[in-house]
Amino acid sequence: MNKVSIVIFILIGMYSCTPKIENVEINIIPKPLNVEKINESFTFNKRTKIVIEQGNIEYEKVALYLKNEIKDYFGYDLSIKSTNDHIHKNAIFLIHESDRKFEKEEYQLEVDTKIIKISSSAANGSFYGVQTLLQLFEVNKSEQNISFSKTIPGVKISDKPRFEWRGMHLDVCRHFYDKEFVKKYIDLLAMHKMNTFHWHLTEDQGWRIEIKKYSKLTEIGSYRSETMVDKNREEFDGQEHSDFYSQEDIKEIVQYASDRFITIVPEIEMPGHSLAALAAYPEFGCTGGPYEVSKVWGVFDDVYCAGNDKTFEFLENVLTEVIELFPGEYIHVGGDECPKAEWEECPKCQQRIKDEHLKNEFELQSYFIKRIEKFLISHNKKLIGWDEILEGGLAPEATVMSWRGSKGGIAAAKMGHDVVMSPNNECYFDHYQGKPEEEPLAIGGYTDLKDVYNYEPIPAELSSEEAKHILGAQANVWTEWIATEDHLEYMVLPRMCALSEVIWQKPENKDFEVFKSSLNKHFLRLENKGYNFKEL
Ligand code: TNX
Repeated sequence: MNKVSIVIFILIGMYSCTPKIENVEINIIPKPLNVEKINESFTFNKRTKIVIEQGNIEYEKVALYLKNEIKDYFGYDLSIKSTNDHIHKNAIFLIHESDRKFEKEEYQLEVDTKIIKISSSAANGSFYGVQTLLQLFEVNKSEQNISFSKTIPGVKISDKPRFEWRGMHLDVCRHFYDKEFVKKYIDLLAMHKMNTFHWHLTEDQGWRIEIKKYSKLTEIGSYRSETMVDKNREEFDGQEHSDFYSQEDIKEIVQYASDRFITIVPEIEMPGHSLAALAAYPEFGCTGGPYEVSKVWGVFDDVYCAGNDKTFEFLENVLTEVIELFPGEYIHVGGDECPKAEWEECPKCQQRIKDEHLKNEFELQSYFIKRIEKFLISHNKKLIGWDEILEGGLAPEATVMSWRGSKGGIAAAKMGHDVVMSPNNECYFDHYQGKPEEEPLAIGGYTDLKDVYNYEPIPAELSSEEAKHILGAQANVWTEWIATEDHLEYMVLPRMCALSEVIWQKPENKDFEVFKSSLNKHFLRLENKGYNFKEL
């Protein structure tokens, strides 16, 4: 073979080994609104730059995130240029468009041979553009290695979310999940373009947030001596369960979430599901106790006393510290599953009913929530609660989280209140996602991937005006039967991927089969980041 033939031979070999870029499939989750492929491609190398406008701190956050992700993919330490100068090639521009009208979270992503442009009018849009870009790198697995292609296809993508509330909840009370895991969970939200993390911080079985004024809340309330491990409440694990987040931990997590354009909605439960707080401060219950942090799951008669002004003083002091820690506009106050048995017997609660001219204990619950709402509003916060807060009369400006199906949400929207949809049949990720005999023990229910994917948050019963009150949807992860990180990820993935498409994509563009086939590549991305998931 002469030299020329050898060169030709090598070139042919190289050409046939590299996948043709026009054949590379684009499978982004959640699927963007419009994707147009162009016959070009961009190749990353260690000299590729990230360019942002000078002095824009918010876009700098996005640039830093992108830089770290690229480092994870390829080990390149890309430089960030903060400049208004023109760079013509090998750069990713995060463009802040102040003239062109992009909607709040909208972005446009253009990839050609020379440059990548992500345009938006706010940094969160830019962040979602980055998430899309990161899913353009073709991912493959050979033997045990997952690798990403440095060449990405030319595209023009324009995209924006359907809903403004795109949430995931996490119960850290039934089982505690530490700071590092909470960050890993937040990373999942970011990857799926969600913007709200509902952090369920207090429960019958544990109080998990440090409150400086009431140190017993965590000294006593975060500790339980053991935990039930079978559904008949006959067996216990004999192990202490106790942990909580310090205020420093909380600040760190709030910042971590904010760097990913995620708002945290903390939940401080009241008037029910509060045994852990009562174990620490029995004087705020109707009977005065003694109470014990619960070792079993369920709904308990011991609740905060609604007739005692000291209870409200206590809760307002707690909320004052919570408000300081969480900059978002919403505080979740629970409101669900509050039995009225003790209020019926309690002289103080009965006196309150008389003094306030209330009809019954349901109106007393409504009085409770309204009083707390007044306090929150006076501190520039909005109250959100589970749909039980409708019973006995909804607080004037409350937002309702509909969990017992969609009924509560529909009623609230018809009354002109904002609503977040989180119906148990479609959005409870503690439910079984497959045949119970083939799955780990779960609370019950059945919500498989398709049930989540096909969920439509806007109920047919609402007019288009009323439908404007549906802010979005969220899935809840209650952890009675979920005790480990691996198990938790398994319950969440890939149902959360399906939810992300529900809240991002238009219903007419959804296609379960296309989504499922995109999941194969998506699983490699999740595996690369160390997540566990249920395979298809
Ligand atoms: C109901 S959803 C509850 C939780 C449980 C969950 C189990 C809601 C507002 N309350 O306390 O953990 O069911 O699925």
